[in-house]
Amino acid sequence: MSLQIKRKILAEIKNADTVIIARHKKPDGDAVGSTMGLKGILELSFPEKKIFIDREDECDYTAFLGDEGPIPSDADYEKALVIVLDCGNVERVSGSRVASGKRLIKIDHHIDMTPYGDISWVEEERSSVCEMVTEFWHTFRKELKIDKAASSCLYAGMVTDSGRFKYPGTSPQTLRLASYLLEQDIDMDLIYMNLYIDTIDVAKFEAYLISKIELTESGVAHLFISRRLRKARGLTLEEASNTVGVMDAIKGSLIWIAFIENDDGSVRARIRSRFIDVQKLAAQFGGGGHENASGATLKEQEEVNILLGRADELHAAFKAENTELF
Ligand SMILES: [Mn+2]
Repeated sequence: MSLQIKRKILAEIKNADTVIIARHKKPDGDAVGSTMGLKGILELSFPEKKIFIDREDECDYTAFLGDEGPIPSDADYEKALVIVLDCGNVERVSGSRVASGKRLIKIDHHIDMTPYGDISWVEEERSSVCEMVTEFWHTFRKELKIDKAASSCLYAGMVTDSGRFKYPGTSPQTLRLASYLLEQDIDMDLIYMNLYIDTIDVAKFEAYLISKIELTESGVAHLFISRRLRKARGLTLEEASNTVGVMDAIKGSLIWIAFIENDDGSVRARIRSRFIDVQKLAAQFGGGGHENASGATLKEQEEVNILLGRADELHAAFKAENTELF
């Protein structure tokens, strides 16, 4: 099934003189890694084609992967094949022109709530889109080339989206595909150093946050990071958001949530879990994501308490039914 789709995608690529690749707004390691990795593969394999990454924003911690190249012009779009990676819905694409190309392809691993594109390759159980792009290359490895730079991008995205091969989406195939990238002689030290080293300010801020973690009655760990606190510590929204990880190893807490106040007063909830599906919880607040990693933007403070209350109920019910885990 997926081989057929992959064949169709390769045929579309071969047919196009210009390929424009795009991804979701506020891109993460998977979004940047997959777009840059695919760009690298296509440039190496089809040197006569023009390959672009369209985008309206970038990601700080993946800057070490290199330059993303020029933004395509409107004229470039006219005959372009557009491939959107790691983005569930068109509204979330970083780049407002993606629908103006000649053909549109979606490659994604988010729940397919709003299908789009002339061809859609969506596999929700995949740990990352980088994994899918790697598989695409490997399937057609007699025709498609890869190098160390493209492999590094794909590996970086695989590592970040799978929580260093820890999240449930990690499959035997994930590790097989990662091994093919390692064969390209990538520099793991360099990748891990850039992805997982914090500034001293962030490290101290995390220590402070750990001292502020609160638990609901059933043990849902949570933190609230106000605008004021974020600014006082000189943190970007991205840095503040990443602190959700400080709560990921607390005994008895199977759900943990960081609430980060945005500049406009709305609140971003980053919800993480073990065993418990929090995607539906996020969807109740207009958000989404994956079973164990979801998010939602809350318009007012009151919604913070409502979300926490529902998370607590979910958590309490799971614990009552699964006493053997504790
Ligand atoms: Mn992803």
